Amino acid sequence: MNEAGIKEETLSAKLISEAADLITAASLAVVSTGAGMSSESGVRTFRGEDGFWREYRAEDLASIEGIRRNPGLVWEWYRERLKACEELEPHAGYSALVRIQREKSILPLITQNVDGLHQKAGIKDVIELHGSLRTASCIDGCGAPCVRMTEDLFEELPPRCSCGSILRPDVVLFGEQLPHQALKRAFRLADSCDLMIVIGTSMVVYPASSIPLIALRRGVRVIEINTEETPLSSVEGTLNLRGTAGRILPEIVKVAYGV
Ligand code: BV8
Repeated sequence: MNEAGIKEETLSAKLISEAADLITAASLAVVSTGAGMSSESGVRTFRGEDGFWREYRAEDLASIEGIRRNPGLVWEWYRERLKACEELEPHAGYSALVRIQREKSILPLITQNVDGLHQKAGIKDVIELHGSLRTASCIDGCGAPCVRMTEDLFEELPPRCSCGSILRPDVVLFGEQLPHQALKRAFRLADSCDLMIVIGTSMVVYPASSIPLIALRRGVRVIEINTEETPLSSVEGTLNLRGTAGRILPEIVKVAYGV
């Protein structure tokens, strides 16, 4: 019970139903996800209890300087993440998004994640703001074609380009520009959507963190699904669903579209 004497589950049933109404009524709903979307599939987040950044500073791993300074450590880290992404399956929250995509025919999804789980689940329109773990390129930009990130690439650490330089994963590292087309489309979607569903991001990394705020500033409702409070939670217009993506998304879809 909370101070108003309302049983928590009634409160959350009310919120779930409000979220379901917003989703069914929206003409252009856009989803924006962070590492929390993948955590119930077994991918560690960056800032959570067992987060990657718990052991190292972000800039020490996901940056060009970090790779040059400690290529073995950084490639060990990427190998761990690639292995996880290949072996892990998308959880029920992803299937719920696929159901919304089917009902609404379009559901653009902006992600900071590089694990490819959205596509693996069958989500079609994925905008990868921070690249992906699919390929790697020469850290010195020698012009050799990028190589696919498969297990055999890791026989020798760090993996090397045909020119002899070390490779870097084709993700957006700290201090690097985001892919122009992806960012432009993400801003355009924030400018044109009439609902944004923000799932599992701490809203720390810029410019990805500015995208939900653009929608909110236009008076668009934002549904936030997160296990914790974030800078988005207290902004007027945000509907806070406190809990895990894997539990909340299927509950919303059940109310919105039946089982
Ligand atoms: C750029 C790819 C410009 C690599 C990543 C000072 C102030 C402000 C900004 C800056 C600053 N100094 C530098 C900057 C800019 C910098 C930045 O924002 N730094 C931060 C640290 C302050 N940004 C950049 O450098 C970007 N580039 O700005 O370029 C520029 C201009 C001119 C010239 C050159 C450049 C590039 C940023 C991209 C970095 N790459 N990833 C890789 O993945 O290996 S960032 C990486 O970390 C992710 O992609 C993601 O963006 C971020 C992690 O954030 P989240 O996804 O939110 O994950 P997190 O763990 O933090 O949170 C998880 C959330 O989920 C939590 O809220 C948790 O409660 C919740 N959760 C957990 N479980 C669940 C859940 N929710 C629901 N269900 C659950 N089960």
